[in-house]
Amino acid sequence: MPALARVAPLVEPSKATAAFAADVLAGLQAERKTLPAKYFYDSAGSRLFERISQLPEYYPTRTELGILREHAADMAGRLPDQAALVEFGSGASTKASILLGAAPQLAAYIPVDISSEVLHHEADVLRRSFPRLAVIPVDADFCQLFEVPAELASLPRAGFFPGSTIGNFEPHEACTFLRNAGRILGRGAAFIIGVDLVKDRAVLHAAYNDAAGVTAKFNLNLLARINRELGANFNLKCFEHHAFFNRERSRIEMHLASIKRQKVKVLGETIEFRAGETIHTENSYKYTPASFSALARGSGWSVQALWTDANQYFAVYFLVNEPMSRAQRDT
Ligand code: AVJ
Repeated sequence: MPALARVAPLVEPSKATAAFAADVLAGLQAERKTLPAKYFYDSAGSRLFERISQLPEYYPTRTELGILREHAADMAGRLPDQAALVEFGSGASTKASILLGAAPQLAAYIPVDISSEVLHHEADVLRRSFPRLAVIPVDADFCQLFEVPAELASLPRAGFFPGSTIGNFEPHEACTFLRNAGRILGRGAAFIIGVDLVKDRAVLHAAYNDAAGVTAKFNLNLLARINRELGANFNLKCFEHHAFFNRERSRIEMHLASIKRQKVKVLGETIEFRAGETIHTENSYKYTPASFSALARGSGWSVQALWTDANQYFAVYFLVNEPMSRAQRDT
């Protein structure tokens, strides 16, 4: 390699920033403007989500925690001895701790996440709480195929995917994710997954339009992040948080609506907005037990058990990886 080629440019944008820039431009230059929901979670966004999860109107986090606490022993009793629990997109491992506390037969916990600082810090915390458990974080995008650490490759595996994050995927993406998880976890593996339920429109609406305006701040932070990291000039006062339940598609949609006709500069490009035009920033799909079971079945998993709360606001599913028999496939 010629020596010159190895000299880094003065300002070398990281790979992550380059991907963010490309996704933002593509989304804002599309006919219907969109931005990927995964970019909500910079450090300001993660703190805002933490606040959302404590809001009185935002039932998912507290309801799922209640279900996990109440049924941890039942869930744990279905997991094999000496298994490795693989958590997809772990973040803070509060929910995993509940399960791990009830499942002393597990040999290892493998949190998989891209934000490696939090990942390694949380791993240390868990090692102190569970000294006999091997805690081996994997730095990876959990939507891609990743390798289970070699020293754990011989253990049976179980998956854990709480938080209804699967609701942020389009149904076909959720199917691809579940199929990938099946390949990573192996035949016969278990998968414990938290999914938000379809419910009364007013309850859903309030959860994404909280009175304190934290969800609006969370949504607008995406524009603030684009300003900070990509040098854009969005005026946050000129965009409004919109969230509503789209019953036909069984999803909450979040948008940022331009309150007037305006132009914004992003990475040297001019983005024009009509008055009222929106950027679609998130879908949060809601499933019934029947619609989620069908999705799971079509992705190589069958529902062995499910737990819900007294209001039936949220469901935790215990799936088993078993490819359909020919008879099932043909009907
Ligand atoms: C983290 C995906 C569960 O869809 O409810 C919260 C994100 N968006 N308020 C959800 C979110 C707006 C949240 N999940």
